[in-house]
Amino acid sequence: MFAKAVAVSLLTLASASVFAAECSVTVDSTDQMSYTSKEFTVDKSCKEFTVKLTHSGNLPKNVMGHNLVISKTADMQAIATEGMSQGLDKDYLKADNAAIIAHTKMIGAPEKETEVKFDTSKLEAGGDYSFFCTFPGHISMMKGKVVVK
Ligand SMILES: [Cu+2]
Repeated sequence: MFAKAVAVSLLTLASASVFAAECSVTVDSTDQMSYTSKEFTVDKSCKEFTVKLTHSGNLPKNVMGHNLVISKTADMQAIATEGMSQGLDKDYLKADNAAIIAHTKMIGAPEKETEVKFDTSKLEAGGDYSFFCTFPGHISMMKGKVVVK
């Protein structure tokens, strides 16, 4: 029992040091068509950055699916509009659009989480970037700011 507790705390320490520079963020999404974050920061001192998307709701992907896409704010509406015609089996995303900087897959209950890792060299410090969901209609509520420093 004691040995197990030590192993667990060592693991916790190890993961804490990996994320010391905060090279990751977790954004939750809900059955209320929302993300729980309005903004997150990507620190360019991280070579790679991981965005973890969780879905805390009970509705399936075809009803309340969510993904998380990052692009320049100027490109987001066009990406979402183009995605709408791609259908659920393509996660409502034309994934080869070069304007997409990073994207997760689309998830819904019973799936709980997904993540995407991307190279921070794709982002310019001080640039105007956003994250959003491309499920049809969701971008009106499901969007936020990506601050790059
Ligand atoms: Cu959504």
